[in-house]
Amino acid sequence: MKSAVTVSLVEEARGGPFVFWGDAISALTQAQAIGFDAIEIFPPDAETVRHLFLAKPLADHGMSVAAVGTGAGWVKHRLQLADEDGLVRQRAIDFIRTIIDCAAELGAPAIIGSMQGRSSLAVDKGTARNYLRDGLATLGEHASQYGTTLLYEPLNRYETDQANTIEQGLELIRGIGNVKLLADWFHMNIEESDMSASIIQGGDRIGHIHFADTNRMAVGFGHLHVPPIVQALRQIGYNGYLSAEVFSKPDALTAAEQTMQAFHQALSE
Ligand code: LER
Ligand code: MN
Repeated sequence: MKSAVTVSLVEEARGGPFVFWGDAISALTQAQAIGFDAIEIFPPDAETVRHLFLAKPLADHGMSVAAVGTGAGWVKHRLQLADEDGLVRQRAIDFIRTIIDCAAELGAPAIIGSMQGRSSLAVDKGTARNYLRDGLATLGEHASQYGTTLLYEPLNRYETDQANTIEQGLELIRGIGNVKLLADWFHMNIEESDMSASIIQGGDRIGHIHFADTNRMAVGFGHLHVPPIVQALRQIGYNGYLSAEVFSKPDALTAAEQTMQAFHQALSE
């Protein structure tokens, strides 16, 4: 398994669960100094990502990009895949497509989290789910031309009613090619009855981990019992990233260093 840490470049997302903020190159440099394999980027748009890494290619840093988030489509533009308006759904798909394109240039998958949307007065649950499945099918297919997967993230009940658990996520992506699940330990702690069992159930459809403690702080700063979860990841042969999507608390450096310590401890058990 490999280590990663998040950086948000989206001002509107301030206060959200990201370790580094505002300056991707500075985040990259600090992450590398601490020993991370990669950074995960939450960008405002695809152009920002391109601009950043054209100027100073990642290879110069000896670092990778673990994944690229699409949440700015929701946070900045209020675009989501289950919107009642077909035009908005199309714009959501177009936005995510641009992120898939730029992520692929860095060899990274794109994440669909908050852009999945939810049901509303105008869109019942079944319809919302069908809209989302249509979007995932189109976008998974789009990513396949680059050999990257698309990551779909079940979120806790306060953020979506599409899929809250790994089991519901598996059901939602069933029959859709080139889409894997992102298992976020913060959401899992709220929704799963047994996190390890859910990971085993997810098996080879688990493509990425958001490595967070119960309170969404760095692993070790909450009360999650980590060893059985890592054991479950070993059992399914998971060799992807444990990526710290946690609050910058008490500050970015402390959160990143604690994450690295927890990563080493997790892998040594
Ligand atoms: C949101 O709670 C989350 O976990 C993000 O990864 C979704 O974009
Ligand atoms: Mn997450």
